[in-house]
Amino acid sequence: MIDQRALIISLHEIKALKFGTFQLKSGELSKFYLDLRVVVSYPKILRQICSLVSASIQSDTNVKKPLHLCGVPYTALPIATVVSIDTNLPMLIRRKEQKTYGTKKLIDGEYLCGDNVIVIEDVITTGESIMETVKDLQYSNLNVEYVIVIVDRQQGGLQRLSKKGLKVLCLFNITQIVTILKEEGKLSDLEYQDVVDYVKDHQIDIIDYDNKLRTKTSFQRRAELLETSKMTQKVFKLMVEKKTNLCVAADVETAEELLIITEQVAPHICILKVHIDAINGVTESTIKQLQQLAKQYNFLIMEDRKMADIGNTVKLQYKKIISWADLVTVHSISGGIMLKGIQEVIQHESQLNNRGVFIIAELSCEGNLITQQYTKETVKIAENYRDIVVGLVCQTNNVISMPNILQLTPGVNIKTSSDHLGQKYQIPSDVILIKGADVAVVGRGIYEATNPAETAKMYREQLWNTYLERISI
Ligand code: 5BU
Repeated sequence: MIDQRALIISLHEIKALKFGTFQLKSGELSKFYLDLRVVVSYPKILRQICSLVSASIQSDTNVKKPLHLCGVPYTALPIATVVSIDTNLPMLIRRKEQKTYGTKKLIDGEYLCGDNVIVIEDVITTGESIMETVKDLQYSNLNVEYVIVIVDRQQGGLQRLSKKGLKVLCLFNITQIVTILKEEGKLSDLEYQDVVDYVKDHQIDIIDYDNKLRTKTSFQRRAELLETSKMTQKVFKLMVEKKTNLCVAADVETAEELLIITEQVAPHICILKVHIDAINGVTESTIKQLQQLAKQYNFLIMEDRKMADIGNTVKLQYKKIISWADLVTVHSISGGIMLKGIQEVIQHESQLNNRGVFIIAELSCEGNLITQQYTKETVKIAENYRDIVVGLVCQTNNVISMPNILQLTPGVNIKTSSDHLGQKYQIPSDVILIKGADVAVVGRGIYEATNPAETAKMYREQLWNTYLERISI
């Protein structure tokens, strides 16, 4: 049996647990610092920690097999290795940097689709680094239900992961640690109280934390994140370069009108959204001219087809769209497998791998049948197909937390709040600040205006300035 009290004292002695005032990576000052990296220099202590982790795995009869272990890089890697040898459970390693050559694998080690993984981490604060590892495992079709953490800083990370459906087991928490160290005379009453107060005053707001991560991060930074796909990067970069997050829906009746309105709004948009099947007289030449304008004015073309059939049909439909549209919209009604059809087309047309998908997670019209559960499942699909999914089309701020996914929100108009067919509108500043949109879609508000070019400029300025305000608050 491992003496847990003695283990805490040893961790304090080797300065894996430090008390005083420390600056964290975030710049914030903390009253304690946990540095379990030093444990590798003390094999006996490492041995004891690993025995506790192994025992907790072996005593849990609910853990599903086949099972692998995965340590969050880097501190938990040696711990996971020893536990793997102790328990005879194979290990997986998540690459922190995705390989740019060869197989581009995120996860090293042998596994089959649907295998289970226990994630091991040294310290939990917000749960962010655990989530990064969990997401990559899930993205590689692995199933994660359990997380084992050595020390919980008790700032809300554990609750955040639990909310995401993960079972988290912590060997120690900071209150237990400071209580034992105080009893042992290693901490003064004041030091003890400082830590207790610090923890109480530094709770992360779980819902806010997840949302802020996306809405508070600049497009520039979001483009640089490891998890951001090539096509999503391209969209972010274009927006930053051109200083616009306006998408115009050019729902006009004829090909001629389409080209006219496109030319008028082109300098102000990041995306031109069309329903090509609703426009009369569109020929190959129309598409060519549209593409020329896209190149000249640096915007992307989105076909808002909202595909919704079985995978095979969607694949056939998409083959007709991929040649000319950079982006396409799909419904998630047929489930994630349908996206595989699109993925296959994109992978096959490798010279066209500048292609991406937006999935509809919510609709703007009154009385639509999408439920909260449907929206949640749609987000999961987006996470599983991050290589091709650029964003989600949705109406509310709390749908997307991942900074590498874009929120596109239609239903924007400054003159009216609805139409007679159920469409609901919001004003530009609300759509960015309150609804959390990254890109806003404006249709009739612009193409029906007396001066579409001037109106597009005005929407663009309002939307972009509100975005700048959002990231600066
Ligand atoms: P409007 O003219 O600004 O109402 O045009 C909105 C566009 O966005 C139009 O092309 C719709 O098909 C599209 N849209 C939408 O309005 N609401 C939604 O929920 C989705 C798409 Br998804």
